[in-house]
Amino acid sequence: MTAANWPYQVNSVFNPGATLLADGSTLLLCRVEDRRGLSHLCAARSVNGVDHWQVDSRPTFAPDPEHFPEELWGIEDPRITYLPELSQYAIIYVAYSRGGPCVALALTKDFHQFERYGVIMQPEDKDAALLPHRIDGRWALIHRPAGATGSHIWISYSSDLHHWGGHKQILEARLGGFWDANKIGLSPPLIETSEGWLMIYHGVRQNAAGSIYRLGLALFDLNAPEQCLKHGDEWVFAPQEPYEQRGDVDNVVFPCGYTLGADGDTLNLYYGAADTRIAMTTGSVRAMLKWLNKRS
Ligand code: BMA
Repeated sequence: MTAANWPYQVNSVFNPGATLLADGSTLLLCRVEDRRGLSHLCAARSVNGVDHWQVDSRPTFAPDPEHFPEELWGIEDPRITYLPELSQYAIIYVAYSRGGPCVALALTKDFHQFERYGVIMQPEDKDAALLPHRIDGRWALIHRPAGATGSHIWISYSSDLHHWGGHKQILEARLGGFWDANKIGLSPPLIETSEGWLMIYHGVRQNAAGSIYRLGLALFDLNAPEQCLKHGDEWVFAPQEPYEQRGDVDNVVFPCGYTLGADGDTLNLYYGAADTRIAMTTGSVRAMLKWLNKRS
């Protein structure tokens, strides 16, 4: 999808969260940047998750800076996790505040009405998603605080989704010449597999021409998700097609959501391409686990 698919005038559509709805259709919650440069979220629905997208005629979830001043400069990059315990979808999104980006939470049953919990991680923090169920009685949030000497991936825990603690760094950006040196972040929510929580993360390589956003894999213990079991050295997905290499921000592939097929293996991964448009790629969870077993 591109801005041309939108029923109202926008600059760009990218970085969508994704989920399957109860009827088996796919919902994308897309980041939509308007022509002021500020983002809101808009839902697009498709029966097969590939084409014939029905886009809401107005913003589905818009910033509300009057009641939530942290949303002053828009809301971005949603990650959706269905929480069976609450029978609700959790949307973790970036609220772009005057103090920088921070992590915010809203719950919804239907993607029409939303209950905001407000900011749950103060600036600078982003690239966050909830695990779908409690671990040892506590909800777990993966997120990426910005550090002065590098940006790494962390986990935090909460018993009520409001108050967070038990903060631990779980994946450190590498150094030097690596494709993921200095700055990494969670991409879509973790994928629960029999071997552990599979993480697709982005690594940012800064070079003289700008930066390149590519994807890598890591695996975490199912019962203790702060424990990294495997971490692949090489990237697995990178900007390659013209629509990924050229746009408002060149050389970016940035997934915020996936859906899992009925076979429990085929992943539809939805991503922003060059901060301009929405693309999809498929993958196999089994193949990713196999790759990690060989390469880490
Ligand atoms: C990251 C996020 C994403 C964006 C990417 C590339 O820091 O802000 O929203 O897609 O940069 O510009």
